[in-house]
Amino acid sequence: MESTRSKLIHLLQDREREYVSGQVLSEALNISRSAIWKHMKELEKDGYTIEAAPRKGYRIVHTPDKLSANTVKWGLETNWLGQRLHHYSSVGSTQLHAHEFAQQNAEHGTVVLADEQTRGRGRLNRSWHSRKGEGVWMSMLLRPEIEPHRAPQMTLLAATVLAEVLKTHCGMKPQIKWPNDILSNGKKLAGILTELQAEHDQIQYIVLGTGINVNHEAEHFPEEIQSIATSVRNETGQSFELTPFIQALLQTFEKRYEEYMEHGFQRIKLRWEAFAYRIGERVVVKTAKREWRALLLGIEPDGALKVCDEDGKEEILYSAEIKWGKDEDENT
Ligand code: BT5
Repeated sequence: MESTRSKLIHLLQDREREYVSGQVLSEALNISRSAIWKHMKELEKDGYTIEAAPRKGYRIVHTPDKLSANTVKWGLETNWLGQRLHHYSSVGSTQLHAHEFAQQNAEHGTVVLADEQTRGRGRLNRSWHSRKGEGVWMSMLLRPEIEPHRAPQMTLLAATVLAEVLKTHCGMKPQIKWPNDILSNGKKLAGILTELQAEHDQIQYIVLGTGINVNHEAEHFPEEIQSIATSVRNETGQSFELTPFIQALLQTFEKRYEEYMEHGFQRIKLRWEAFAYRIGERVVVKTAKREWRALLLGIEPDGALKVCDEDGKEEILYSAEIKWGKDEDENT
């Protein structure tokens, strides 16, 4: 259900900067005029600038760039994704918060966002640099009714959504490096972390984390990743407001997720392939047993990576380390 505060924002925004009287607001929301005044003070804390004029009422003169649950939810055109949204200015990791919410039975589609993560994490206990206010550090709680072995498809689905939004919203030409990196000009722009809780062949929930570098300047990255990391701003020369960017991500994700639930992985596969990095090229593949030179052929109908060795023998990989080349960080 829409909170009183977001209803209030709707009412004010509907009038396009005209004043709305306290009386009208109080009748529409069925709360007292002093309660309206208290909500206005709260909105100001969220970064809104509100003008109050005697006998005229209130109007919004500035909507904040600053992230907050309200600014993201206002104008968010989704049915379920992000309608429950928790925003923090600083957390260790949004993944941990999302797991806690999941264990308290939070709903499918709950989203956790933070301005900054002090212990952002990647796969295999790697760390994820999450500088304050410059990127999207977000975890989504999903409760898909699919078998656990299909969970990796969620990573590929998320990757296509990120690529699609970076293309349409920011005018970029991103590429997806299997399984979870989004690249621009060979450098890492975003990463995805899919964590699964399953029991008895059933998924209890998935926490899907996305980290996207948006407004970083090159020197904002820690030295050890400066040569491999990039941001939307670095690539396009333009800064992007985080709120509309996050809204576009949530809206596109919801749409693609529903498509996936209804029609399966095939459409995602096609979209994924359209953004794929280095398909048709040679890489080195390393599994627990061996390491060999292989040609990247594409992905399978279920999302696994298809490669062939130098004798043309095909292999399907569900998890493997890919060594992409000597001028890149093998960890990415
Ligand atoms: C990933 O791991 O790429 C998954 C990153 C997921 C981050 C999100 S943010 C919201 C949510 N909350 C979390 O705590 N995590 C998720 P992996 O493929 O393991 O890549 C990690 C490697 O990327 C590191 O070892 C660095 O080399 C590099 N790296 C770290 N921070 C980076 C950044 N901001 N931009 C580009 N590369 C980075």
